[in-house]
Amino acid sequence: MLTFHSDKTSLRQANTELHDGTLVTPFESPERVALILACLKQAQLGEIREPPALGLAPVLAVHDRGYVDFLQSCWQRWQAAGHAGEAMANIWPARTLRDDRIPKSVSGQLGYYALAAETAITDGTFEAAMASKDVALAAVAHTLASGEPSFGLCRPPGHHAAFDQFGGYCFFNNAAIAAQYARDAGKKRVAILDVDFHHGNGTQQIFFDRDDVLFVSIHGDPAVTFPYYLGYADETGRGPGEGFNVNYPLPPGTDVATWLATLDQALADIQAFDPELVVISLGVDIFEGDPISAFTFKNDDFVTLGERLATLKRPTTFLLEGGYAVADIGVNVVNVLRGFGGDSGRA
Ligand code: OKP
Ligand code: ZN
Repeated sequence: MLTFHSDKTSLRQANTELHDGTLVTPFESPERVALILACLKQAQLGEIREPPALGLAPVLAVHDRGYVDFLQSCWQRWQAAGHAGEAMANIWPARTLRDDRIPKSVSGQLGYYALAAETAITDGTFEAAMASKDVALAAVAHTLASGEPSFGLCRPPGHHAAFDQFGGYCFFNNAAIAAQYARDAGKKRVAILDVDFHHGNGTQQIFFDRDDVLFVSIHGDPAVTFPYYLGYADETGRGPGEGFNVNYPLPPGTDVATWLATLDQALADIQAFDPELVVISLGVDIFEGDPISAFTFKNDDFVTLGERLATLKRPTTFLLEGGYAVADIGVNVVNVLRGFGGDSGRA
């Protein structure tokens, strides 16, 4: 399978993540991509290509202009304001405050445009997010042009990024940008299947009112799991989008047989939609050893996942989302892609 990768995704080198009340080295590290790349090469899974730089137009097709401008200028403004650490939100237009005025200061804007506090904006974050969406765009363009599957080694991930909010390690919603690109290229129906442990709240929000992009997600129950405030089964879409958003929340610790039975339902939803393209938001944080997640996949179960996805027999683009058990991240990704390709060998 053809992979798209850019060294520029490593330009985000954040030092701090707010985790358990302390500042830690972020789980979402550049090492993740390097390890997957090494495994892809070792497994001889196919050619690895650089994406072209496509600029902001495909980003602005799903994200707010003010939000994009904020991401582009945030680090410089934060530094100019004399702040010591990395740029992090610590106040929000929360339920009892106003959200109809955007503050002038970078600190106020951070809270306006952030949906969580753990994710810092740093030197190189915007550039890495640009490279990540270019990887996604090149991957989807390849699938559209050839009908063949492709893998976009996106980093930072995207599925928590909403129309005008970042957080959960995400800045640009790579899957949404890719799906919209396919719509603009003439594909009538695009399905996004999100198998990351965490609910893809951003992708859901971007397409919630629409019937042309189906969003289906299997994830940890938001009652007890990040992102907490979205991802319930009763979120089915709105207006013309009613029926085109499908959430399958599962309890932490869910066994693989139950997860796979849920996948079969998700695949039936997708087949009923008859999509011309399927985008897989591929989070491998469903692995049993993931440090911040709570599903129970073993290495070999990722092969099964790939095999089941292949039964859709649809043009498919895989885009990397989460996965933080770095020692296993390469094997787990390669196993999905191998399973999908029909080679049932385990990495
Ligand atoms: C991003 B993706 C650990 C708690 C969880 C954010 C999780 C973001 C996951 N500090 N905080 O969906 O893999
Ligand atoms: Zn995740």
